[in-house]
Amino acid sequence: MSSYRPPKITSSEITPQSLYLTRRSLLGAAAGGLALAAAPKTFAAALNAKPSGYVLTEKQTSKQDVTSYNNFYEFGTGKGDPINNSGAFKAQPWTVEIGGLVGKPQTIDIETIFKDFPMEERVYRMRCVEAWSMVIPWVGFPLSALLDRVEPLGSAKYVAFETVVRPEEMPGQRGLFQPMNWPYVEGLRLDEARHPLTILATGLYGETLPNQNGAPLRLVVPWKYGFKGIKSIVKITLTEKEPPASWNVMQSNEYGFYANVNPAVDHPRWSQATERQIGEASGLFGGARMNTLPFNGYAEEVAGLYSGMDLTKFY
Ligand SMILES: Nc1nc2c(c(=O)[nH]1)N[C@H]1C(S)=C(S)[C@@H](COP(=O)(O)O)O[C@H]1N2
Ligand SMILES: [Mo]
Repeated sequence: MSSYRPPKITSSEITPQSLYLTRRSLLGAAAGGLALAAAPKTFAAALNAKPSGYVLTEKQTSKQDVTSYNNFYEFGTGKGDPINNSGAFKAQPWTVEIGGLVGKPQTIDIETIFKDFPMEERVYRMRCVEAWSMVIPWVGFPLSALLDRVEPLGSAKYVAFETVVRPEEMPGQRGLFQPMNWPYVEGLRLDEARHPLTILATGLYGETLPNQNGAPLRLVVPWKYGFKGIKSIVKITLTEKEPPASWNVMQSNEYGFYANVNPAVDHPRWSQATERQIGEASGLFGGARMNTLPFNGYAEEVAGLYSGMDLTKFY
C-alpha cells in the first residue's frame, strides 16, 4: 500500500534574486563556516551489479521524494502537480516512432522494448538547473542499444526527442495558462546519445516508472541538467542539424543546448556552485548543500566528449 504525503514544497524552487544575493554574500563572509558536504565519488562499477551497470554509492533519495517532487510541466508547474494531476494519464499502450536519418525507421511498442532490451539498474545523481539534486535508482537500458536497432546513417549527427501531447490527459496542456509550447522537445549530439551513461529509463526503485517521472519511457543523461531528461517520449528522430530543445528555445541565455552541469558557470539569476540535496536534513537554506561537481561528477567518463570546448563558457 502506498500513501503519498501531500507535497510540502512551494511551487517555485527558483531562488529569488534577493535571497540569492544574500546567500552569496553569506557564503563569502562565512568563508568555509558553512559546511558543504564533501564531493562524493561519482559511481563505482559495483562488484555485484550486472557487467554494464553503473551504481552510485551515495545515499539514495527516498522513493517518496523522487516520486512526489517533480518537474513535468504537462501536468502543471508546481513540484506537487505531476503526482496530483497525472492519475488519468495512460502510459499503456504506448509506441515510440523512430525515424529520420536511419536505415530502419520503425515504430516500437513499449512491450517490445521490455522484451527486447535487458533492463539494468543505474543509480545516478540528478542535478536540476534550479540547484537541487537527487540520487535516483533508475531501471533502464542504454539508448545506444535502441539506436543500433534503427541503424543511423552516416549523415546523422543529432538525436531529437519529443514528449506526447495529450491535453485531455495532461492538464498543463489545456486551459488559459500554457507555460510552454508543446510538445516538449529535447536533443543530444549523436556521440552523447551513444555514450554508455545515457539511458532510456523505464522504471525506478525496481518498479515501472510512475506517471509523474515520465512513464513509460524517459531519457536520463546524468551529466546534464535535469531538463535534458525528457519524459514520456513518443518520437525519436535522427537529424543532421542541432534539433530544438524546449528550454533553450524559450530562454537561450539561461538554458544552453548542451546544458552540461557546470559549477563554474552561474545561471544568470542564481549560482550553480552548490546544490540542495532533496530530503536531506534541513539546513540554513532548507536542505543539506553540497558543492556541485563538473559534469555532475561524471567528468572522468564524459569530459572527453567536449575536448574542444572552453568549460568556463556557457553552452
Ligand atoms: N516532457 C517533460 N520532460 C521533462 C520536464 C517537463 O516539464 N516536461 N521537466 C524536466 C526537468 S526541469 C527535470 S529537473 C526533470 C525532472 O525529472 P523527475 O521529476 O523524474 O525528477 O524532468 C525533465 N523532463
Ligand atoms: Mo530541472
